[in-house]
Amino acid sequence: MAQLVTVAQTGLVAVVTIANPPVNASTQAVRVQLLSTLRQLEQGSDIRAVVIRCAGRTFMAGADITEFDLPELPEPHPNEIHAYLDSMSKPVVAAMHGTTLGAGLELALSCHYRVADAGARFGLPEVKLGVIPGAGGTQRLPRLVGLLTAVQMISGGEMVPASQALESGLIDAVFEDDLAGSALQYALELAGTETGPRVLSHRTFSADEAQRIFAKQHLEQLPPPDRGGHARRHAVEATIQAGQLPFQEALEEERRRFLLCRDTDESKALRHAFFAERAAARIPNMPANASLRPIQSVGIIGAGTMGTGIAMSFANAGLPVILQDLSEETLTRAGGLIRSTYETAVKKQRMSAAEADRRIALIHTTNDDLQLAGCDLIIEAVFEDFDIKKAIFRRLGEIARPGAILASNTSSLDVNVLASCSGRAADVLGMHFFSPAHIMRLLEVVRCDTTAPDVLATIMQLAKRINKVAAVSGVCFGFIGNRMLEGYLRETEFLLMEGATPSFIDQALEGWGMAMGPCRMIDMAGVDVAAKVVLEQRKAGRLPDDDSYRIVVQRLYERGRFGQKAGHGYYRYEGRQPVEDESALEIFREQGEQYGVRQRRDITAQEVVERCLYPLIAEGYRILEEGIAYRAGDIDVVWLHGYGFPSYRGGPMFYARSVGEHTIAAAMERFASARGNRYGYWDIPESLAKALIA
Ligand code: 3H9
Repeated sequence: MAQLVTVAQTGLVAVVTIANPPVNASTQAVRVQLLSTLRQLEQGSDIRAVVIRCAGRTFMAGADITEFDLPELPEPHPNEIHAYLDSMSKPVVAAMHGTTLGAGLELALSCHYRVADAGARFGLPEVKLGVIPGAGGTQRLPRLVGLLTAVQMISGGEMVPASQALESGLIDAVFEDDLAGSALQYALELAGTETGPRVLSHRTFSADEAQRIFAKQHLEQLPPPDRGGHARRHAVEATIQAGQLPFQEALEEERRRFLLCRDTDESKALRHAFFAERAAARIPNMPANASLRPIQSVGIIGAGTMGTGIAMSFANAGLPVILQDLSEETLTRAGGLIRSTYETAVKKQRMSAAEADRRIALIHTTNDDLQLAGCDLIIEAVFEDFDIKKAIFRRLGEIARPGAILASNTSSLDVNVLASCSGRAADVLGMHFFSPAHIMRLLEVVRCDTTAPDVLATIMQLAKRINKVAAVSGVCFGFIGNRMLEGYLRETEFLLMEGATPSFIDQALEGWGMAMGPCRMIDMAGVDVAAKVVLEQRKAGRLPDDDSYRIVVQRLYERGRFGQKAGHGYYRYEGRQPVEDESALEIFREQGEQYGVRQRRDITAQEVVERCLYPLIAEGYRILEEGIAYRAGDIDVVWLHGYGFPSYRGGPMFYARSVGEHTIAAAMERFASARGNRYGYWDIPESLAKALIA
């Protein structure tokens, strides 16, 4: 067995180091070695105190999530280690850096003292994996910081910084530098006095009335168990029990709830999402040591909302940006947007004024494109006009420094053509950001036929640097996300023409879990934007050449109903509030009549969900068959991070497998025979059709 836990002694203090890269997860081997090490140290007569620390970039970041698929966690269970720590006669200090999470924090809570460096962060993020802290977290944390803070931390799953942890009593000391030396000193002082262990499980705990009321109210506000609230409800209930049951009994109850949660669809979906996100960053057949191009400066062409959001994404990661636009007016507006965004962040105490100033100073605006010449990466983010984009790539081919990476933020145009316009096609790819670009985490990275491997690898690594979740798509209409969206919107329009109202459709899909229904979504993104995409793509022969195709969005556009910004679109808006609008319903009816669509009264929420989602899923299967996406998980990542697909359903491809491919294929067959199969709308992709035969 590899040596994962080692001990070094200084004076009367033993320093235990766990080294299990990359994040020191608590695997069975770590647990076995840690427990036996602690037993030996407890016996050692020349040891008066112990420090537990981790090597590498972080203290223990939790249990090994891959062990969750096993029927039982291999022994020893973390609770056995924690119980041993509770029984030790020598004080044990956890010395933490990086991210102390889940079972890592539960280990620290079982130690008798906790110290950390100033950059450390702490959390119990189990609910994000659909489980609850299962190694004492729900019992020890409230004993240390009170019920209110514990409920907030456990139910939200967010990390808290060292400063906040110190304030709440979660940790005892913060050291600005030299954590190892300072923690040793701390332990030496403990060893030199009679100060013994402080054992949280020995503390009696009862929350006061106000805290109990808060916890109950918090519980009532959580989503229902079948809408992503299963683990969070159990997590809060288990935490409340800290004040109600004896420690040991509550610990058993916590363990029972952990196992119950671990086996739910919610947890399986969230665990899938966790690993899919990380797998998406990997490019098949790319050597791990592939050399990357250095990116120290970024140029952006187009200072509209998109370009400005992209600029802030880079500034947030400390990268200098040159934001170029020909229009002084647009540049002035961009400057205003940047300032107001950061000022709001300061007002909301999300960053200091100095930090905001530093980020603002990183973005330099100009109307002179020659200033982009020295940038390592240049991203074109002008509006979707193919001729203009082609001209920009020709120009970039002339002015960009040799080796610079050239990217387009297009959401629908052929990046292969832009690559060839540049005259240096190997350096070109697509970087499809989602609006607002400084907030939305998805980045679709579009690999052209000619993109050099090191260019692709550089951008995937850069994505992580700017805190984006990236997935690679090949070149095709709409790439992964918008291509799949097309069938979803097509059926939305048919349903509207059949007599379903926008609010009925939106509520059906939101009730199912989508963050926003399709009508509200287009109203927000702009009916004009959506209609232009349909027109352009029909012209390019990538959508059915039929006047009735997506006619609803086109009619709304012709009548100036551009969506929320115009005060009306699919809905009428009272402020930001969408209200059903009789004149929009009239447009849907008119179009239905004109194109011979039968009005119906029997549309159910389930039909809305199946008719909208199944074409979307079917397109995902085609995308995989064609090799546009590397893996099914990449498609899930796109939908989870870019389109508000509910994380507790794991993404469209994971959902298809959990609901049953056969169910989906059979429903598509049913829709085809009931509704006709014009333009192959209900064609079942080959890889999905297999489910019908199986
Ligand atoms: C828990 O603790 C339950 C207990 O209460 C009860 C038990 C009974 N396990 O994210 P990165 C892998 S639940 C296994 O790219 P970063 C990850 O897949 C757990 N593997 O790095 C990736 O592998 P690869 C509670 C894990 O620096 C590699 O490590 N804890 C685990 O951007 C690097 O990861 C959590 O939920 C794990 N626990 O971020 C924390 N964690 O290279 C989950 C990571 O093959 N982890 N890996 O793709 C995280 O949030 C981030 O990984 C972290 C580092 C912030 C730590």
